[in-house]
Amino acid sequence: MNAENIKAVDPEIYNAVKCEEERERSKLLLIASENYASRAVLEAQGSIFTNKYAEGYPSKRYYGGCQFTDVVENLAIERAKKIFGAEHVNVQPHSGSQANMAVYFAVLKPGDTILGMDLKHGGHLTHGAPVNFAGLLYKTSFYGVRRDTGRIDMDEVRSIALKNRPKLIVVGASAYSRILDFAAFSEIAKEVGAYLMADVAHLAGLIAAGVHPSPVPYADFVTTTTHKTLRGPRGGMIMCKAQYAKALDKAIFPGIQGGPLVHVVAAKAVAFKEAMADDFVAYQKAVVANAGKMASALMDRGLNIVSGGTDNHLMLVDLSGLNVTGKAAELALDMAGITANKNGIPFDEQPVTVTSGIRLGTPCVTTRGMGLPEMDEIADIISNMVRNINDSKVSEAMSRRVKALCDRFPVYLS
Ligand code: DSN
Repeated sequence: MNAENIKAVDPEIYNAVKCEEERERSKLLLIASENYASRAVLEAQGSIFTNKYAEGYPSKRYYGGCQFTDVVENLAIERAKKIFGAEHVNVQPHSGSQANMAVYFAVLKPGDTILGMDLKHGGHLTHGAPVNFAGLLYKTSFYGVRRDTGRIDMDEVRSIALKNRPKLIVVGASAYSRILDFAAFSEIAKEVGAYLMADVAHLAGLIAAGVHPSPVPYADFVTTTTHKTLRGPRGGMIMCKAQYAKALDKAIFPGIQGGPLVHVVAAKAVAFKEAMADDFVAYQKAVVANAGKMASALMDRGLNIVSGGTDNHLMLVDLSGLNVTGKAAELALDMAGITANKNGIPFDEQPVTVTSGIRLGTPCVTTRGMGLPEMDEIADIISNMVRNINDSKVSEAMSRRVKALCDRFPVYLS
């Protein structure tokens, strides 16, 4: 892509940009939380709006010259409302973490109790991990998955909620491959008098396309990032019931953020427009079908998938039976040209820096146009790599197969 001005001003950064471009072209990206944003999204994100300060909200700004910023932000809001059927939308969060922080700040006081999914079972840092602001500011309680099924047990969630009486329940995950039952979470939240926040950062694209149930009818707040399955720019967004609109907007600005990143809001608007097109539904269906195929192809080759499969865009491979760590598998896959991340599996006995699993996702390879036969091929390559750690002959053969796939399914052609 054109980066001639960077080249002239800063050859070192130019070189890094070009190397990253080549990496994203020549590797198979299986990180479940990543995607390839379109050129239109990249252009909007690199647009002139990067220069603009716009603290406040449309028609209520603290700076002059916001007439075109208002066009951008209003379009982003209206498109998101339409896609998700939300009553109120805030498109200003710089990230998913800040989206979650704003919801907590809108309705909780420090010391209140939250109930979220345990990070070690697939939750997220901001759902209450002790090292995160959520764990530092709030009392935390956690639910996880059952050891025998690898799935969330709603009876267990209910009894934990009844015992801990949280003021807010979080449903959402970073490494859970099964359908989230938002209606059941909502019943529990009502029973214990808690707010319900759904963090659908991973699932937003699937939900937009109707491929995963939506939490919008059930949750008081729905937070998301815009760069994962939704395939937009790196950033966050919050949807909520109209009654919380004022408190939520205040929590984002002036509560935890200053000026919005207007160029990123513009790119969010472009991504939402893309998400309203017919081919977006076909894409999300293909993401899920590809994940299902990859999981079954890995299981056919004797690998263990947590919960025995996937309903969404990702899966967790449990390598403990092979005596291979997640860390070793991540390195081995990288040698073959596959980028994935080591990931703790539920009840993992390895430290978080080592782990017993890898998380695989299909959004990127599906954006490249790959389908079911390619998922079978990728599963075969992965199986060969994790069974032959440190065998250079195998990794050379596998990297040739990865290269052939990448050549057949190019990204960002010029
Ligand atoms: N870091 C993201 C992920 O990879 O799932 C979550 O924020």
